[in-house]
Amino acid sequence: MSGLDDLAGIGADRRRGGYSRHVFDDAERTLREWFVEQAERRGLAVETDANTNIWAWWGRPGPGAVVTGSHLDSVPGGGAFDGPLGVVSALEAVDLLRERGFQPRAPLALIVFAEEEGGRFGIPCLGSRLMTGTIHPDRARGLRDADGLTFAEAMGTFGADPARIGRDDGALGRIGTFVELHVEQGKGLIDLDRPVAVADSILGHGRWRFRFRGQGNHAGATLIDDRHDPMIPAARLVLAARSAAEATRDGRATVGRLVPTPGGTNVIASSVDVHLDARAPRGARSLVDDLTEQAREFAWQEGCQLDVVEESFGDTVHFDPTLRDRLRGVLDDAPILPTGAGHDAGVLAAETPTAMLFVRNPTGVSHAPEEHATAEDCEEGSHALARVLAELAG
Ligand code: HGY
Ligand code: MN
Ligand code: MN
Ligand code: MN
Repeated sequence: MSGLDDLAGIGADRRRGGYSRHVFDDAERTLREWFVEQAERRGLAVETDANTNIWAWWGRPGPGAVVTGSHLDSVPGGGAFDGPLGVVSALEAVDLLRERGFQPRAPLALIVFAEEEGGRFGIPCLGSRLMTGTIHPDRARGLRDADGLTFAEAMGTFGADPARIGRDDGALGRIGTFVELHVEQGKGLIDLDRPVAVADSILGHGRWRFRFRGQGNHAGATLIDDRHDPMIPAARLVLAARSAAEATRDGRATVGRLVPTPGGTNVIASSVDVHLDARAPRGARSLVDDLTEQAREFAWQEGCQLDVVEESFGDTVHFDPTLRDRLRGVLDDAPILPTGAGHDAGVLAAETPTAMLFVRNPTGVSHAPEEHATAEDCEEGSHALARVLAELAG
């Protein structure tokens, strides 16, 4: 997969392993520039929309377009395929269609969405949520990264105007069908022994931040009875999250980020942020409501306070079954698979007929350096995407 080879090493994270590419950072800007160069080399007309998503048009932009793409940003220490495989496969599908002399009857566009992982500003699918108006522009402008820079300020350094962000009816009015190809983030295709699947649904998921506030103090001079240590309720919440997920059918709860302040080894923290990712078939709110009650009790028992912020939320998305089955028909009866991973396709599905293709990941691991797809299966994916685009835009 030559395109992925071009990206190898860009944003490699020497400390954490894997890749760290976050919206507007040097690595992500380099990837954006690479995509624009690749698109222009193919004679596609490139434009960056008000929400900093990049579009590349084959033919005149217009309504009823068949749009395909994914994202280039990553989680911290992420794999090489999550996001980029969908973008590279879209470029390769254009090449395959042109080799066959295909001429789209509908406008056809490639798209790269901004900040899909929420790795810098904490809200996943920020670019597609802004486009569809599922996050208020003021809220987005005020989101802060780990250095305290707001999204508005970061947009400014990127040369984009934060005053222009928000629901983009012009862009949405052009999309007739959206298809996202993505590396599978699980073992479904391993078990089915197939290279490509069509997505059935995306598990409902959300993100919450639990901030436990106590009393910072000296690790040696403070007796245990005199402590209000926020790390204690935080640790109990981490364990309670696992138990809550186990008690919920097909529930999942993860604390991948636990941030004590000030963060000294010989310092009792004054506050601890517990970042919870929770997912369940009927949305994660009921799972989290129960957890929040427990967290309040944990805080009270340690003489701490608790603030809870819900950072983003979505119920289970079921993809359009007619479109799903039409694509299965084009792809030799490819299997359908649910996914526990969120995607921009899950956001757009509320606005327009949307589908996803998955490419086998022989490790079943994602959001980690071990994430993988073989060159053969990547090829299968590009060919499958080309067939789907020909079916939809032909
Ligand atoms: O978090 C997710 O499921 C996606 O990778 N953004
Ligand atoms: Mn991801
Ligand atoms: Mn992804
Ligand atoms: Mn995505």
